[in-house]
Amino acid sequence: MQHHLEKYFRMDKLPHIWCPGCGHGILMGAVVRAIDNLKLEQDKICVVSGIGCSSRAPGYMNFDTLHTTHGRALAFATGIKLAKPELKVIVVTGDGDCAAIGGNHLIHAARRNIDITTIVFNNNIYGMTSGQYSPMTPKGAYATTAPYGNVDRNFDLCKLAMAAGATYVARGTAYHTNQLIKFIEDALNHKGFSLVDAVSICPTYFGRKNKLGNAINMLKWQKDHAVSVSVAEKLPPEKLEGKFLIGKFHKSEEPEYVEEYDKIIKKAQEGRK
Ligand SMILES: Cc1ncc(C[n+]2csc(CCOP(=O)(O)OP(=O)(O)O)c2C)c(N)n1
Ligand code: SF4
Repeated sequence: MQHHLEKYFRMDKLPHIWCPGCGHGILMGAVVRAIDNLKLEQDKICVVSGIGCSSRAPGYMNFDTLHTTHGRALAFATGIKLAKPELKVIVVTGDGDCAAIGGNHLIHAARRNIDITTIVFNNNIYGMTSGQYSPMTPKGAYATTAPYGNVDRNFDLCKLAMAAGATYVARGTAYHTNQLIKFIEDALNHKGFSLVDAVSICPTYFGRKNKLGNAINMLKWQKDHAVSVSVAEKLPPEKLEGKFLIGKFHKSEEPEYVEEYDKIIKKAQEGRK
């Protein structure tokens, strides 16, 4: 680890519990590098997670952190942001945590456009509980609970977030780390609900079940199958078969929830006078 980044980690909590080759460490590194590049004040940041391998990240990160209940990170984060609007609130969550049990919280946080940055460590599977399929497991892929192939269609998490009202949405991968750091920086700079779908790798469950090889092969798979949204626009549909899009998908300015809520508080207080 680069020496200047050590201050962002609870060094006494390392080594981490992630499997060798897990992509979550790369993604945690990207979050920290984005924070460092933006020179954000360390004690003005609160990192909140749910439960899962992904959600272990705040335990290693040297900020005010909250490891909450499965799927409820955004509910806790909403409370924190309302109570302490001066904080930069970052949610680190897994695809199961965010899109399955926490799916309802996700759509409503996006709808409210509350100023929270959500980074989804998306490894296409429930890693921590040994590889059950999640809403991000592609149709036909194998999982512990889909030994003959997953019959459910998977969400496009970015489209879901955009449709629900998120005002900054991007997707990056563990392989394209520098680009991912940039997206996280943009998301942190954005006022409103921002979501970065950070595609991870879980060699232990998703990789093994789907015969994708070791961690290096899985990262190479990301390199070969990710297509930038600007390139994709110029390609015929058949060239995009089996590929997935990365890039900045959406950015807009909308009233931010905490500010709108403050106006209501003021109105109510004036009404009482
Ligand atoms: C209410 C509740 N239901 C189920 C669980 C069990 N559980 C813990 S982590 C997890 C899945 C985590 O998957 P994901 O969010 O995709 O993160 P990953 O481990 O893959 O990083 C589940 C189902 C729990 N802790 N609490
Ligand atoms: S089970 Fe998968 S997601 Fe969890 S630590 Fe291991 S490789 Fe990472």
